[in-house]
Amino acid sequence: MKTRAAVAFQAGKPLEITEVNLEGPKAGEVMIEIKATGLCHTDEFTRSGDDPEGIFPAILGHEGAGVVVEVGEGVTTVKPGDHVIPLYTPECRECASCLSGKTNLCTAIRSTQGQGLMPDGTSRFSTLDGEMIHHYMGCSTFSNYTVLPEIAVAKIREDAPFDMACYIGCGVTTGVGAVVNTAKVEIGATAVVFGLGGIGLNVIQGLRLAGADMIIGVDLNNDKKPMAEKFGMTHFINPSEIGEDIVPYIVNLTKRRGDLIGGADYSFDATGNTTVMRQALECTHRGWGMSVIIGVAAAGAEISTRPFQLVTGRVWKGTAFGGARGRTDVPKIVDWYMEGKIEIDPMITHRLKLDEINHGFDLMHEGKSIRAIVEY
Ligand code: NAD
Ligand code: AHE
Ligand code: ZN
Repeated sequence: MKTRAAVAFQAGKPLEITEVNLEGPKAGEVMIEIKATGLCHTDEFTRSGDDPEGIFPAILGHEGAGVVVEVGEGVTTVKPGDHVIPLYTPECRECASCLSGKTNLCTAIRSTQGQGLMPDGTSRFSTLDGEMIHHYMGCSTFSNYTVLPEIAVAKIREDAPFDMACYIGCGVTTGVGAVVNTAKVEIGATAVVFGLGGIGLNVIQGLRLAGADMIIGVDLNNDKKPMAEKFGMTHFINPSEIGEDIVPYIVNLTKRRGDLIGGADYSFDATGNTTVMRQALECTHRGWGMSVIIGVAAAGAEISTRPFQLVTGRVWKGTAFGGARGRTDVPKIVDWYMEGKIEIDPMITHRLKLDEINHGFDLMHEGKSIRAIVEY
């Protein structure tokens, strides 16, 4: 069949909106009509050419929601008409990683997914001239119709609106999951969130959900403050306005109950900046502070700190997709939204048509959007 898609033909170039060929689902695969997709900073990271795994031409997009329209041979867990969220972190429930119970990083199809291919080593997408187009993060939600492996779709309730559910496909789950799955933040904790964009705001609301007392937000853009306050931020810091190094500033701010040392119980990097990652670790409390890296750093970037920071009890962790097991946890997060436990609506700041998708990346760069979504 033919479908409309935004294609990344070359790194650093705007996406081209065009018709492409899409083959139907093979055994163990499903075809999905995408109804809405968010634009995550990771899409921009790949579009820009910064992603070491970036392959072109490709159809980007990994934060979507839609409806199953066709299933391949042997598919049993979803059927046409089911509402689903594509999963860039699949859940096969059979690989050593899934069975370990220690990670959400299913390895069943990671190698072909990283090469922009379906598990059989081929692509379902091609140009009308017959040139192969790669899949992206196993999802390619910047196409109106896409094909995914069955293990990479989470079935969700039908009353969840697509324009909100799509954000659960990455940003919401990543931010909230970093708090509840990865850091396992406890009631009364102090926490710092670096970067108050589409991910950081969801870390903030995860901290509120977990019952954190002090939720410090850090961003260079003061315009991010009101929204972060709405989601539970109690203190805001713009590092360019405090006139001192941010690490001692936060350590002082977090001294509580006669504590002479200070430091946050938890910190989260949602910027992708490696200098910020170091600050995030070093502003946590000696003895028990935990810092979680969420941001994706530029190609070739490395992190550093004095080993003494870890010798003295701080823990440096990272998280992908908020530690969520896609098929198991994503439907629950959709329930949390539908039951009012978490909020999404105010974070969807811009709605675009597929033809306007490049404007969505402009809004991201200008710091004007939290989430721009494309509705098909
Ligand atoms: P975004 O562009 O919406 O937000 C980034 C925010 O960081 C902005 O508000 C910006 O002003 C702020 N910022 C940038 N540099 C800063 C600095 N030096 N100090 C303080 N604030 C700074 O991006 P997003 O969609 O929220 O994504 C954030 C990061 O998380 C990206 O690197 C993205 O690739 C990554 N990400 C990771 C995962 C994962 O599973 N680990 C999932 C989704 C996104
Ligand atoms: N390809 C990049 C790394 C990108 C990355 O870290 N991706 C995250 C999801 S970001 C979603 O917005 C992830 O899940 N990684 C785990 C995985 O297996 O890809 C690079 O640096 O090569
Ligand atoms: Zn993402």
